[in-house]
Amino acid sequence: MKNKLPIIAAALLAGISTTAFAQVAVSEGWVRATVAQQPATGAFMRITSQKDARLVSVQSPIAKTAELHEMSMENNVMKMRPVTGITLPAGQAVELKPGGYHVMLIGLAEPVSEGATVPLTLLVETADKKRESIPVQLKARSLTGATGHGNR
Ligand SMILES: [Cu+2]
Repeated sequence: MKNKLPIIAAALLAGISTTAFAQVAVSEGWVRATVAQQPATGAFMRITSQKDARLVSVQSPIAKTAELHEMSMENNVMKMRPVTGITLPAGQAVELKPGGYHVMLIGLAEPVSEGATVPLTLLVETADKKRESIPVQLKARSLTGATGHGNR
């Protein structure tokens, strides 16, 4: 009986390593395509974490910096402000979308043309302070595709 334990442990470890990225699922991601000289743009997606976690930062090779922003109405004016993280409650889809939370890509190396693939790395921290990098590839869409119709 005793010698069965290591086998079970090994199986568990193997299971964990193959499903590491499955703990956080990202879907419906897109980046707003830009026009020439536009210095920044937004990235949007739906994130579902299996555990309580926080999206703490984002990086992209196409931008000097990437910030997490929140948009909200203040005195009838749409305001955008940086946030230190976005809470990802266990099993609950969190939407990053125009008018709400989004990733701001600032200092673009070149314009983001429609149809281009933009790589992002999301850094997620779980409640037990474990950090996980999640690479995602997002398609660039033009402003006219920003309403959420079609293309999903
Ligand atoms: Cu913003």
